[in-house]
Amino acid sequence: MKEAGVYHWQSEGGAKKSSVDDMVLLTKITEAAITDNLKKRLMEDKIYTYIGPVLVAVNPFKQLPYFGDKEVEMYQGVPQYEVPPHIFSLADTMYRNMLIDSDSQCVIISGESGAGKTVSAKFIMNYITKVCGGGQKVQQVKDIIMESNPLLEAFGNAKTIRNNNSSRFGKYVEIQFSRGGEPLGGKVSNFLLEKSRVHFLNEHERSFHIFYQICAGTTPQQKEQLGISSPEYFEYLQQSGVYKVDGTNDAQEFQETLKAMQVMGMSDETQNNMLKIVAAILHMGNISFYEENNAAIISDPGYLEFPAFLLEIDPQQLGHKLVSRIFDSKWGGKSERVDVTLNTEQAQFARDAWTKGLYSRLFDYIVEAVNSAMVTDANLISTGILDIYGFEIFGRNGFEQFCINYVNEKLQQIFIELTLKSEQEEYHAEGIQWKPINYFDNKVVCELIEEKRPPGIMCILDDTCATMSAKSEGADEDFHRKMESQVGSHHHYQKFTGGFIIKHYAGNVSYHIDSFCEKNRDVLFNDIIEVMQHSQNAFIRGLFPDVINQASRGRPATAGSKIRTQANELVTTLKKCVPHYIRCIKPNETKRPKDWDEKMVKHQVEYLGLKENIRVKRAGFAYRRPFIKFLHRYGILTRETWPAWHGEPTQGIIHILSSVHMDPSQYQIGHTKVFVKDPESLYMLEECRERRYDHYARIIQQAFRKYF
Ligand code: AD9
Ligand code: MG
Repeated sequence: MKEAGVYHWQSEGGAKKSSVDDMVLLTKITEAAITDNLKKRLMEDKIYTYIGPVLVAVNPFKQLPYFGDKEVEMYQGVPQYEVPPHIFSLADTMYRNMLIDSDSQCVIISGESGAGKTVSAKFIMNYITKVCGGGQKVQQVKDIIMESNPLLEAFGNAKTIRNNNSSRFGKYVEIQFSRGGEPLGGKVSNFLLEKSRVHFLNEHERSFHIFYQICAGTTPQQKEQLGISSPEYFEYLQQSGVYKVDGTNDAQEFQETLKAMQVMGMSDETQNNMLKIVAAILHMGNISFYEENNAAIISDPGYLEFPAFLLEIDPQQLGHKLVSRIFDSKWGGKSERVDVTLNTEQAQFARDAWTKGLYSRLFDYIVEAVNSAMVTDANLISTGILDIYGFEIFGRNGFEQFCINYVNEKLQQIFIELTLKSEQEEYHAEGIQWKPINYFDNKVVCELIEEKRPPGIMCILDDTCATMSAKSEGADEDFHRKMESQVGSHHHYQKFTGGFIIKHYAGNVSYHIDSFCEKNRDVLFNDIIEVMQHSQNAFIRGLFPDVINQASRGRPATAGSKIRTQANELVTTLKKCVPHYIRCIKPNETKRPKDWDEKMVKHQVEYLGLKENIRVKRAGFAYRRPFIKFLHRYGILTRETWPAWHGEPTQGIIHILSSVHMDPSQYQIGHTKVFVKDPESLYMLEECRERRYDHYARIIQQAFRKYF
């Protein structure tokens, strides 16, 4: 076995110990030492480093040569410490643990925007699909899992200032296996798509990739059919003026998107319908208004024709519903429907709500299609891969960043609970001698956002939306005022004119209050739904199954409450699995290889709690087992404990450990479990056990030969 932690990729003449593979081995545990270790490693193209079982991954911003079939081979079934740190090793551990223990596993990938989460998730899927069983049906499941990536990315990723391929939705992909380890199915759960990107772009950013892909990759015939020309022609894309992304070929990626659709089993007709919707959205964005006597008028009704043609709806209906809306009013006990004209601002709002609604329903359809392509009803074990949008701070942050950062806050909470808190709680419960390690528990920030009693920010927001029309003047200001009176004194909250600051685990973020209520309410007006339900196209009608019924008009769930429910369901799902962690680190904002921004990395090391993680791991115990299980496994090591130990369990355990000369500083005996400090001591026990087995096997063989 190799010495733990000092394996080098290229053993340059005996390998100088320039950096450590596992930061538990650092001589000094300071943020500076951790940052320095990561830097040294990145400069040698080593992007992976461990903290015990946690994998830290630094984004190299360049392709590295160690992700091929050779490495897949090299990491299969090999213990973590015998090979250089690698994401394949973590994937392998997950897969094997699942098979050995029949327990579902999950990997939680966290880190800020552009840190490498999505790339890591793909490496894991790639590794697992390569090493698990074969067969035609199985191959189909593998293809669907792998091809779901380009498809979901085309519709759910976009260029932001922080990442050229930024995930604008979160996803949890479960691969379901038979007990024998063959993938039989899978499931994708998605979280809140940032749909406002359809109609609003920040400077230097793009909309979802698919919009540029259809402009660049469609055939001349398709272009004519969809009325597609260059992206500059479309107002929705033109507003940021960015059309190209370095290193991305939209035309080529469009072909991949089409291929992925095919793998999902989408027919040519379905694919065509999907493209028609994407094109119709762009065309609708070109409809503009002017105002006369407080009423919006469509600037050029000619612009209604093409989107109506693509959506197979009546252009006049489309025009009518953009500038007016039916309100239900009650007068003297009688209910009446009144057609009210909208002003230009409201008309633009209706147009954008329409395109946003269409796009998000199309996105949900795609996720559903991926799921039905690989659905299985067998009750199976699984490995889950969580890849969400990373923590982000922009120049101007709105409701979307608030939701994204809230989900990140929840994930940090799981990490803290499962790696720092529960570990220390167990030592305490077992009466193990232990010097507690302080860390920042972000539970307070989660509570500030999601608590019901006393109400946190999301409750206050829902409350505001319930009591007044979100689009009505002053709704956001009312929300602002309510927050001040209800959470104004919270340590992690601070008000400023026009917004508020939350002190998140990863930094302070200023949120602008503007549109919070409207985005939280997230309703698609019934009139619009009705128009879509009258489309001549069955696929489009299918995206609007809503039942519009006066009697059943309850209050629809708000965007905030949906993400809160999803986040808490996710936490419950993750807690049922054996967790693994990848902490991604972004070394710079320039996206250039080997560019090291010391301050930026140190900040991430700090807020990810890597120092505390190392301290807990180092002072802690790598291995723990209930007394009986330990005796059962290692009883074979001594005559007195084999085949059974009849005395006091702790005496038996001490007897075994002293028989292998384990240093007493290496273990502690708790109330119900024995704790062994480092993995090396554990390997030593395992080796002794194997030798014993071999020894007995030889004796039995000899006896066998002698008598038969
Ligand atoms: V976001 O929260 O979705 O905005 P991610 O997902 O954390 O973000 P992503 O995985 O998309 O970041 O990585 C950003 C870019 O960094 C990729 O497009 C690659 O160009 C680059 N990257 C990340 N990891 C690697 C890697 N292991 N090898 C090479 C990488 N390039
Ligand atoms: Mg991503």
